[in-house]
Amino acid sequence: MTNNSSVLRFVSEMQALVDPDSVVWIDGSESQLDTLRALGVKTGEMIKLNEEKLPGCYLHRTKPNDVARVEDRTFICTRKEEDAGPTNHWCDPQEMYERLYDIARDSYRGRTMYVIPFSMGPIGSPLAKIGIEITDSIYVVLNMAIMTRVGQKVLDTLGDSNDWVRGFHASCDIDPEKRYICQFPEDNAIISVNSAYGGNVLLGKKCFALRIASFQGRNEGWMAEHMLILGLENPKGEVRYIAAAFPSACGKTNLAMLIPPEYLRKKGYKIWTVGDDIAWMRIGKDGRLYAINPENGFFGVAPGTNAHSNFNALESTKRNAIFTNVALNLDDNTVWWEGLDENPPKHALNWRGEPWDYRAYDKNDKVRTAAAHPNSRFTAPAVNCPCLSTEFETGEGVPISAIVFGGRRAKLAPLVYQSRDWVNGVFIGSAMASETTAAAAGAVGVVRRDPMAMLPFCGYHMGDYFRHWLDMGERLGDKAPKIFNVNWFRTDKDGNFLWPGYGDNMRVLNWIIDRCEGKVDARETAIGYLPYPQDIDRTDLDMDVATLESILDVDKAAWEKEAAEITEHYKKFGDRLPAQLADQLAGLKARLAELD
Ligand code: GTP
Ligand code: SPV
Ligand code: MN
Repeated sequence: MTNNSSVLRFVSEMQALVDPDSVVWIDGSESQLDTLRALGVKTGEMIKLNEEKLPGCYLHRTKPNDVARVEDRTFICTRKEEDAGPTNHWCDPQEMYERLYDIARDSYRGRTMYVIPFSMGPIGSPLAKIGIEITDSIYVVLNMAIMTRVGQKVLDTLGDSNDWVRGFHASCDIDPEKRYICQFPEDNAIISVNSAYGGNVLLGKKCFALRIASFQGRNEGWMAEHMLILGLENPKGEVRYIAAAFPSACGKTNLAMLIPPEYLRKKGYKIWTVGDDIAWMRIGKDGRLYAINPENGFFGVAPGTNAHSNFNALESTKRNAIFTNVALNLDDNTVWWEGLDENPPKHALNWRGEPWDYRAYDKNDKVRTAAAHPNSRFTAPAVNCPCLSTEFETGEGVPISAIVFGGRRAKLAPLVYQSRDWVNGVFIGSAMASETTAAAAGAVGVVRRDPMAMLPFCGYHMGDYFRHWLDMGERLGDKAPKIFNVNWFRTDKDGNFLWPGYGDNMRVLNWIIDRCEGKVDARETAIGYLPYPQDIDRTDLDMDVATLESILDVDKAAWEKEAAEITEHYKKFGDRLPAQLADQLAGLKARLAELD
């Protein structure tokens, strides 16, 4: 399929290492993918679902020990330890290559080696980048064929260039003790062993499009971010683009596809989805910041997705989708998950493939009693999305008006506020915190600092990453997007969400765009600009102004505690913390001290 000598050398070296029975190059044709789907069903890797109700859809179950990203087994292997920084696990590259090759050696015996040429970004787009993933998993091949552009066309575009990312995955024994997800940013290389789950093995996604690409972006003057990209169309037909970084399972897919409340729809407001997880952003010829979504599909959280919360995501899963770790409804061979509807199936297998009794469900022990794993996912082609932006395929990128940070904070962070300027916005992003979710292995619901939602995904020293953000701001000057922070997750004393969220988040997006266009005033506070309560439109909303005011507050004592925690957080970065950010923290403390 190619004469590219660097590609051929990589494939033959890996072949010699893992010793497969055969080698199959993925050409991207439907006929080849169909053959693999049939083979996956035969081997039991994939379960074919009801062809009438879910045409072209499959279910896959992973091992119960392999259901999420594994941050404590994820490494950034730079030659110098300090270059990986205090927030990444580090290992010497030579030592890690040897360890991983020992684990993977001869592990493809009796198996097929698949070679997947893939493009992140529309093939041939000046913003796109190419990778080759080698894998022994049909699940990986079929998912990569949804999440990225794969096949012959990618190799044709690559030609004889050596500018591509080497991805190597080996399922091995799915042994959690020998599981490693390793990035070698200086070599453009990724190796993943002993997992077969989503973000650990679809190497185009977090490993390449964030960890490797963030490193490339710093060196080449662009940004790779954990951000959705949406277009907000107003009644005049003007579209403004917003990029938003929220940590895993904190609402990116939902916001990217939101359906505005009815009164706004009637006026002509609409949301267009460009991306739901990753943004690559460059400064365009006109000096503004332009973003593309490097992916070609959505790897979305299934639980909680329903026709009301996210109609467009649900629609996207109705054909040619792959479901991972959801429940199988035995009555009609379809899928189910918590929050899909109010009718749990009477005859079903849970995500582990065991008979499931809906009466035993205990929301305090979801992993054991839920039908679907809390981090169960759908892989859906972007073309299925009813609100996919017309800009999705062009590869030119969309101009970003606003950057939004956010997370899960039961207390403290108000519904929305605007940073004082770019540098202050970088400070807000660098200090972001959120409660942990099921998207990564480990405890759930613990508040941790997750700067720019990139803590698990930054491929280099985070102090340098903050510096890169500041540098980008300097280059953008007065054309820089405005920076905001949102929090949909404030709760009352009983733990109920105070803000309705989902489609109603449109009310906040409208305020954000109005701020960008200088159409609405705001109240200056110690933390930034907050909306006047009357400027958040409450039409048709069952919420009194007092409740809204309660989530638009700045509590002096709580923010002083926050500032103290940020001080601790910042200590990690040592002398690589940009002085401007230390100044920002001092400024916040000074403004808080002035409050009564
Ligand atoms: P990753 O794919 O892991 O990066 O996640 P994501 O950021 O795309 O999160 P997603 O949109 O899939 O949402 C994760 C969970 O948050 C789901 O259970 C949603 O139902 C819930 N969620 C999303 N938006 C809102 C909101 O506005 N309010 C509330 N209360 N919950 C929300
Ligand atoms: C995330 O965890 O942020 C995801 C899912 O988007 S995964 O691809 O597993 O990283
Ligand atoms: Mn994500």
